[in-house]
Amino acid sequence: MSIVTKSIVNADAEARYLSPGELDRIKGFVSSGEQRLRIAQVISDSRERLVKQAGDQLFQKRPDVVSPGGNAYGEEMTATCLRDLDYYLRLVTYGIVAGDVTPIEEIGLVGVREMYKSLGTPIEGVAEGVRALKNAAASLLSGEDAAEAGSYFDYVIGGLQ
Ligand SMILES: CCC1=C(C)/C(=C/C2=NC(=C\c3[nH]c(/C=C4\NC(=O)[C@H](C)[C@H]4CC)c(C)c3CCC(=O)O)/C(CCC(=O)O)=C2C)NC1=O
Repeated sequence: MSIVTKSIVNADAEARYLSPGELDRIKGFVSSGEQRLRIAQVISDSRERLVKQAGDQLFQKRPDVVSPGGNAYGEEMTATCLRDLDYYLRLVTYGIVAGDVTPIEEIGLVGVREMYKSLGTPIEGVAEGVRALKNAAASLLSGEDAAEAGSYFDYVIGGLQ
């Protein structure tokens, strides 16, 4: 839910007008809107390249995951690993557009530790991959836009610890 919808739901539950604080937060959301949409567009347009770059960087740092016995060993498993990176990149764009990490949390982080444990996937490897995505995305963005996007990547990385 965006801050707009959330504020309206909260205010209406108490049959009141939006408070000055709520209007202020909505103002911040609206005035950062152009920047957030621009960032989401750059990332969406470059998703294939970003995922490939991040995968290359991850497998260079963690050759064990794509070596025999590694969780992402073999063409199919490597593709599934890259798909997971693409999932997290997509969720980051949701967060950026919403100006809110809730979609990232709900779609991609609830129960994730248990899930990767049961799959035998090293979660710190996934976190490393998302860090590589963050760096790859930053290289396409201005400093200010990279900082804005970075906080959403950091949220994912933090959730994968
Ligand atoms: C949008 C929310 C969402 C997420 C996050 C998600 C993750 C997810 N990753 C999976 C598998 C997997 N995930 C990986 C990923 C990796 N292995 C490594 O060693 C690397 C460190 C890493 C890549 C960075 C691999 C290799 C599998 C397949 C494991 C297996 O089948 O044994 C699976 C099991 C089912 C499947 O294969 O599709 C799920 C559900 N699914 C979702 O719907």
